[in-house]
Amino acid sequence: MTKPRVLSGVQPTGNLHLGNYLGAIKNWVPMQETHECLFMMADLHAITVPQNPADLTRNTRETAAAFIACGIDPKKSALFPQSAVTMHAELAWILNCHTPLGWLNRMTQFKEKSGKNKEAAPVGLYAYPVLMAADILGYHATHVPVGEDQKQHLELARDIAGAFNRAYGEEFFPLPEPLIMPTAARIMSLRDGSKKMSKSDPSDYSRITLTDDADTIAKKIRKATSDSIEGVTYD
Ligand code: ATP
Ligand code: LTN
Repeated sequence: MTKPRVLSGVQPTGNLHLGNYLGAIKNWVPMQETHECLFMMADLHAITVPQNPADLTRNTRETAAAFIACGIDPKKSALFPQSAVTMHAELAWILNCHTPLGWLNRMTQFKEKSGKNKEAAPVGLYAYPVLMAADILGYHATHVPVGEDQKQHLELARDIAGAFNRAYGEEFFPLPEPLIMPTAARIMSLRDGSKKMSKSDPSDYSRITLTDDADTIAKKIRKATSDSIEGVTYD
């Protein structure tokens, strides 16, 4: 019997943090034994916000190094930059032509990332979830391990797959299942408990990065916002 196929990715935008590790990468490691795995540095997704080309190249290599350091074995899994496989951009265009605008208008990540001036946001930021659907559907992946913030994008990928299959009267794309670990689905920011920990937060004190040393981590935890006046207690 063939193994079920997993695909997931992280944008190479630097500052890999505990949320990326616990919410995503850590869960990929055991799947290498039970699934056929593809893991990518999502550089085409990264350019939906402005990037310095030299930084993007460095961050793509560093993200690959972090995957390997976290236990992704390139002998067991395909590990690649998204832009190295032209299928992603090509299929994204075809899927764009099968995706109603109304479905994209509901995406909360676009609303958050585009800020106040939506008219000035690039089309790529708007179409981001369609590219993500292409990443998954292009390989006929059946399982997608991600953090909770990506759940809505996964639902859209399922809807696009269904619409495409219905349009051509064929079960061509399998409907992908999200795999979201309940224990670390959403690690919160150390500065604002209502926001998720994120690579793009301007404050380095909002996150614990995978390369922080013990002293830096201790300092960040001491400065973290908490609901108690006299230090942090277990609740
Ligand atoms: P950015 O701030 O640039 O959008 P990010 O920190 O959200 O970046 P991504 O590259 O978008 O990171 O996400 C990579 C993976 O990490 C995804 O599966 C995502 O769901 C997961 N993830 C990101 N932040 C968290 C978090 N705070 N808690 C749990 N999982 C997370
Ligand atoms: N959008 C994702 C990264 C990503 C991804 C994917 C995750 C790009 N393509 C395909 C799973 C499957 C994010 O975490 N921001």
